[in-house]
Amino acid sequence: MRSCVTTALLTGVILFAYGTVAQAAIVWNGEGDGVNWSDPNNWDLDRVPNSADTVTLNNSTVSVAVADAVMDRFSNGGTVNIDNGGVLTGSHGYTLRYITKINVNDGGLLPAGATWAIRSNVDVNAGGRMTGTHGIGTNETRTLNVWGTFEPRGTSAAGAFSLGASASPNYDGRLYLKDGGTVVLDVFATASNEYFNVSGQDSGSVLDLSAGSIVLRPQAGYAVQIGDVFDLWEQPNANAVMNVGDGSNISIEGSALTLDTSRWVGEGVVTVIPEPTGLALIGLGGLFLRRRRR
Ligand SMILES: [Ca+2]
Ligand SMILES: [Ca+2]
Repeated sequence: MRSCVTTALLTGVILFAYGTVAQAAIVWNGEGDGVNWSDPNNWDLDRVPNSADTVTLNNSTVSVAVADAVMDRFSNGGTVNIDNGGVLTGSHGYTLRYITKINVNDGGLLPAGATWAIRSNVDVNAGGRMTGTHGIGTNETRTLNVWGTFEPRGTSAAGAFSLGASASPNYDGRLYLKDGGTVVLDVFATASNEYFNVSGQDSGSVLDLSAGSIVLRPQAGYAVQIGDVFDLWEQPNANAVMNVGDGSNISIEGSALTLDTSRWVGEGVVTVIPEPTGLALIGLGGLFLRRRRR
């Protein structure tokens, strides 16, 4: 009897210990309204996920329409729609993994960690916003479509957002900036900026910047000067599909200065030049001087 009690106590201690170290798991059963993350009755534990929970959706489609949706990470597929007013905050570097599709819709926000990789397919739709992540296609082939706003990495340091895996031909990263979409790249000083690094080994990776807008956002008190230079993409993968456009969609946030894009198509380099009206006046002045000399 005594040993039975001891065994039972020990088992309880072991279960308790495992319970505290193992990931908590919470499973969508849709037994509430069948739609909303915020309905406790949609979850097997009859509560909404907390920041320590591994969330299993299986193949369900779930709407996040509250600003306080949290979790640790996903497990086992499904679709998440981050809808108007919705913010989904994960705690783990795998937050964007093990989910089939994430749609950041109009009025939705996906604040991802600066060092996380995009490991599911993501659409940032018109009016939606996604921040963070340092790459896509590093461990599997994935696609990011941007009709809304995408602000890669954090806001505190220059560095690359990578597309594709330099170590494997099997993994490709694809980023398509679409009509109406915006990519924001932070700039910190001349030659110090966020940029795209198209790695990978074959023709599967894609950097398409031909539509939408690319906004350079000065950070940390940096004031952009005429003559400053930014290299906004590197292409170590010669086989990658590069559709970078003509550079006419690049601008500097909060500045009247503009950009010389003559090195954009070949190198990804843009150089800060005076504002267009200034150029126009200089041009007119030159024309006037030439005429007077006749
Ligand atoms: Ca950034
Ligand atoms: Ca370059």
